[in-house]
Amino acid sequence: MTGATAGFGKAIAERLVGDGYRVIATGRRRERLEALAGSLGPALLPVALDMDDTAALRALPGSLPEGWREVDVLVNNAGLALGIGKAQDSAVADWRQMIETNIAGLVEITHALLPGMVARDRGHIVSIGSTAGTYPYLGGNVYGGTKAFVAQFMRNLRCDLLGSRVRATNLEPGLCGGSEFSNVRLRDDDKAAAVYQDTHPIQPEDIAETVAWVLGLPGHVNINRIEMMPTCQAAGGLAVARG
Ligand code: NDP
Ligand code: 8X3
Repeated sequence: MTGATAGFGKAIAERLVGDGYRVIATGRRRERLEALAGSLGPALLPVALDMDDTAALRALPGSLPEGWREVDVLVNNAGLALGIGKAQDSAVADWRQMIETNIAGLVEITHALLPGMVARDRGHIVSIGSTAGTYPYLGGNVYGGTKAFVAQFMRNLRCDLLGSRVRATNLEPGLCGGSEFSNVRLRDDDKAAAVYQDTHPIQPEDIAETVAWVLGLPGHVNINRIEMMPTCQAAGGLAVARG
């Protein structure tokens, strides 16, 4: 479980421990992982891990304690958006950061854990994509691009996994509140709060419920992708410049 220190990841970790899973909870903020372990008990193993640290990701399977090395479920949740400006006004460092975490980190940890799943002929990779990977919007530029990558990567994994019992699912949520996503993206808590003003967005518990459902389905059923939006959201159509 990547990105378990906040938002979706924390809710998914709590839900899965409640459902009887043993969960390896990762993220950079060690103190939050320790707090989660304190509240959820020995079924949760806190592992401080930076998704941008390629060496740590490659070493991960072998560095896990005895009894935790056979990872059956990977929830690729860690990720971020930085900025909402037009491409021509964006900081390229923000773009690179999103690519590093949302794409490079995700494929590294998948590459580290997938062979074990295939060898054991059991496992499930659930990635958290986004509606931003399907629907373009003003300021979505590289963030949406990273989530489009995730969507196609997950579809392609299904092709490669055909014949094994390892499953792969991309979960593509739209507007979601109750996480730090907009605080990180906008770097301004007031602006972040305004994103959700007078809306009823999807909550982290809704995401956790969906992940738990996908994982709990019988082994012969693979949910390829789920696109989910709050009832208060829909696609907005195409834009036209006049004059
Ligand atoms: P949060 O900001 O609340 O949580 C993001 C999590 O990712 C944190 O636990 C953070 O941990 C972790 N993370 C970020 N960068 C790194 C890194 N370099 N190394 C390790 N962990 C990292 O956001 P959400 O819960 O909302 O987002 C979770 C996922 O859902 C993301 O992939 C996001 O793109 C996606 N998503 C979010 C939507 C929304 O509206 N909220 C909608 C659709 C998809 P730490 O900082 O401790 O390292
Ligand atoms: C998060 C949803 O619409 O902010 O992935 O891109 S959106």
